[in-house]
Amino acid sequence: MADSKPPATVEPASETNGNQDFVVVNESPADNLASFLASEITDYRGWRLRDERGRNTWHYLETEEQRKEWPQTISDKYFLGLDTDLPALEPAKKPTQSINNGLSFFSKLQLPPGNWACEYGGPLFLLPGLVITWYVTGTPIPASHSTEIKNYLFARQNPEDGGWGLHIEAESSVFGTAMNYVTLRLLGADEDDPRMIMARATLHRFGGAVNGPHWAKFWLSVLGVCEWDAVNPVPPELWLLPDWTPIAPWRWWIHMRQVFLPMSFVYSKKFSAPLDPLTRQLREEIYTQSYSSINFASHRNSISEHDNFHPKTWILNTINWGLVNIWNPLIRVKSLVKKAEDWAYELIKMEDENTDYANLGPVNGPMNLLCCYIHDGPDSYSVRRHRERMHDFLWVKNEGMLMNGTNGVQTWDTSFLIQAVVDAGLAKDPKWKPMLEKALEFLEDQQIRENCPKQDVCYRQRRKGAWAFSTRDQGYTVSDCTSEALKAVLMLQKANGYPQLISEQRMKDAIDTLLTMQNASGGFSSYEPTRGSEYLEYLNAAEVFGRIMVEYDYPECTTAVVTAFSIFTNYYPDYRRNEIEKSKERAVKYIRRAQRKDGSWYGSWGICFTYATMFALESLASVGENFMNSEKVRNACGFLLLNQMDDGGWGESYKSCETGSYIPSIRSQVVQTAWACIALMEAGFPEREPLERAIRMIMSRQQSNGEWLQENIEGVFNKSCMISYPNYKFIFPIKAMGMFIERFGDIEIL
Ligand code: LAN
Repeated sequence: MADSKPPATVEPASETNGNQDFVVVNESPADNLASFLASEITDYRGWRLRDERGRNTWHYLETEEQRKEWPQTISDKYFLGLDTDLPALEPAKKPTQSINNGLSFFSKLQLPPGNWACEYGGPLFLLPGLVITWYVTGTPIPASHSTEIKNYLFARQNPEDGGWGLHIEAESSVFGTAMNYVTLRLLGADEDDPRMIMARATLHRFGGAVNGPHWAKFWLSVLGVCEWDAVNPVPPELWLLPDWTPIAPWRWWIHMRQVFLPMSFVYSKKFSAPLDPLTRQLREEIYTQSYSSINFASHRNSISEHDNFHPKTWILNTINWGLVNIWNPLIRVKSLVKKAEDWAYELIKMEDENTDYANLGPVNGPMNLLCCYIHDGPDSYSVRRHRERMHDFLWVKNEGMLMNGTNGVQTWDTSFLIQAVVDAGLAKDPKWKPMLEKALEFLEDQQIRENCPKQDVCYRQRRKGAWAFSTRDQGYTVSDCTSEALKAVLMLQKANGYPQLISEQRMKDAIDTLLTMQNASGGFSSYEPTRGSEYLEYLNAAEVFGRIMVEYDYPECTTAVVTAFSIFTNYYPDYRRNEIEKSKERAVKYIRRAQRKDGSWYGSWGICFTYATMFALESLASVGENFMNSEKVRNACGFLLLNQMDDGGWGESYKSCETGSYIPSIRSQVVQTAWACIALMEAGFPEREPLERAIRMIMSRQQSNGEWLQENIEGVFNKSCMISYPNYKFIFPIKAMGMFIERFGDIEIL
C-alpha cells in the first residue's frame, strides 16, 4: 500500500497538534517503530475529500489513473498535511494586509458547495464504538481505513504511559485505554507491538477493563469481551413512562436520550457477538486475571479514579441495585420487555428516517446501525444505509484517520466566516464577493424547510426554518446555529446587496423556531428548551461527563439568539415585534444574572471563560450596555485585562472547563486572543494599547502564506471532553482585526 515517503507527521504528533501545554511526542523505541511505520501507511497522494451538498466523505484512490482523473485539491493537501505550494505573500504590516493574507489562504479551502470543512476531532471514545460496530456487524473495513485509523490512534497514544484519555489532551484513563487498545487489536495491531505492550501495561496498572465506565463496559459486552452482568442497567422500559413523569427520557438532553435509546435496545437484547479467536484472546489481554475467574457482576460499579469525573450518586446506585436484583429477575415479564423493545425500536426508526440515517451524532450513529442489524438483519436497507453514513464521520489528516464529533462543522463555520468578512468591511470587495456568494448559496441549501413528521411522537423540537450545526440532513435545530446562520444571511442579503436567495418567509420561519426555544429563565439552551429538572443529574450514569442530563442556559446560545433578533428587527420591524422585544429583554436579564463575581461568564462549548465572556459582552452591547455606562461591562473588561499575557495575547487552559476557575495555558493562543479582543471591543473598551498589543501578537503568528498554525484545542462539551475547531484560527483573528480597524484605524502594527 505504501509507495511513497511517510507523511510528515505520522511520526510524532508534536508539531501538528501544536499543543504547547501537553506535547504529544512519540518516544517509543525508535528502531521498532520506524520499521513498523514504514510498512503501514497509505500514500497520502491518494486521498480525496468529496463534498456533496456539505456531506463530507474521504476516498482513497489506489491507482495513478484514478488519481489523475480526480486530482488532489489544495484543500485536500492542506488537510492531509501535504505541501499546498501556496505562495508567500507580502508580509503584513497593517491589519488590513493581515486580513487579506488570511483570507487569501482560507478562501482556497472553500469547497465547491460553498462551505468550509475541517477535522472535528478531540474525543477519543468515538472510533472504538464505530470499529466495534463494524466488527460485530461484519462490515468490511477498507484496508486504507484500518491502516490510517491505527496510525491515528498510535499518534495520539500518550507517550509517557502508552494509554489514551477521554480526549487528545487528557491524561490516560481506562475508558480511553481499554477501548482504543481493543480497537487497534480489531484492526490488526499486534499484541507484541511495543506500543501495545505499553498500553496493556497501563491498562493493567489501572486494574484492567473491569474498572472502565459504563459506556466502556457496554461496548466491550457487545464485542463479547465483557459480560453484561458488569453493565449497569439501561432499561428500555423507561420509554414507556408517561410523559408527565419527571424522569421520562424525553426530558433529557437530546444527546443523552438519543444514546440511551439504542443502548437500551441493545442492553435489553443482551446482544454479544459470537466469539472468535481474536475476541477470545482479547478476553485474556484486557484484564488482570483470567476471564473465567472474574466475577463480572461484582464489577458493575468498579471504576478507576482516572475515569470517575462524575461519580454516581447513592440514589442512582440504589436504583441500579433495585433494577438488577428485583426488577429484572422478578418483575420484568416478557410482554413488558417486548413492548419496551418495540417502542424503543420505533423511536430508533424515526431518528433514522428524520436524519436519512445520518443520525444526531457519532455515538448514536453506530449504535443505531447495530440496532438495525439486530432487528432488520445484516443485509437490510437500514443496515446498508447506515454503513454508508458511517463515512460521514470519518476524517483523514496527517496523523491518520479519526472520527469527527459530528458529521462536520459546515454550517457553523460557514456562518461565522461570512460574519467575519462582513465585520472586516469586506463584503462588498469584489475580491471576496464570489466566495461569499458561494457561502450564501450553501446556507440557502442547508436551511431546514420542514418539521419532522410526527414531531410530537418522537419528541422533536420544531425545526422549520432552522439550521443545524453541520448539515441539513442531520436536521437538528440548534438555537445558536440557526441564529448565526440567520445573521450571516441577513448581513449579506440585507446589508450588502447580495441576491435574495432566502425569502422573507423563510427568515420568518427561522425566527418562529427560535421563539419556541427560550427557557423560563430567559436563557437559551442548545437544541431544545430545558425539559427536565437539574435534579436529573442525580441519574447521570456515564461517570465520565458532567452536566449531561438536561439542557441548561448558555450565554453563548443566548447571545446568538439575542443578536439575531436585533439584526432581524432592523430589517423586519413589524414581525412579531412585541414577542421578540420581550424575549430579548428576558434573555439579556439572564445574561446579566449569569455573570460571575470576577466579571466573567462560564463557557460550555469553547474554552472557556474567554469564550463565553466574548458572547455575553456582545449581548450587552446589543442593548447599549458598554464600558462607559455599565459596571458589569467594566468588571468583565477588568477580568479580561487581568489575564492578558506579557506578549499581548491571551491563553486559557482547558482545565478551566473542568475546574470552573480560570486557568491560564503556558503559551498565549491566537484564537483566545482574538476572542478577548472581540470581547473588549464589543464592550467599547476605550484604550487602544492592550488591543494593539494583542493584534500584534496575532499578526506575528501569521505565516508567510497567510495561514495560522494549529495551537491548543479550542472547544469543549460536557465539561470534561475537548474538541477541535481548527477553522477558528482563521475566522476569529479576521473578525478581531476587522473590528480593530473600524475602531482605531488601519495603523501600522508590525
Ligand atoms: C456540539 C458542537 C456544536 C455545539 C455549539 C453549536 C458550538 C454550541 O453552541 C451548542 C451545542 C453544540 C451543538 C454541540 C453539542 C454537543 C456535541 C454535539 C458538540 C460539542 C459536538 C460533539 C458533542 C456530542 C455530544 C458528542 C458525542 C458525545 C456524547 C456524550 C453523546
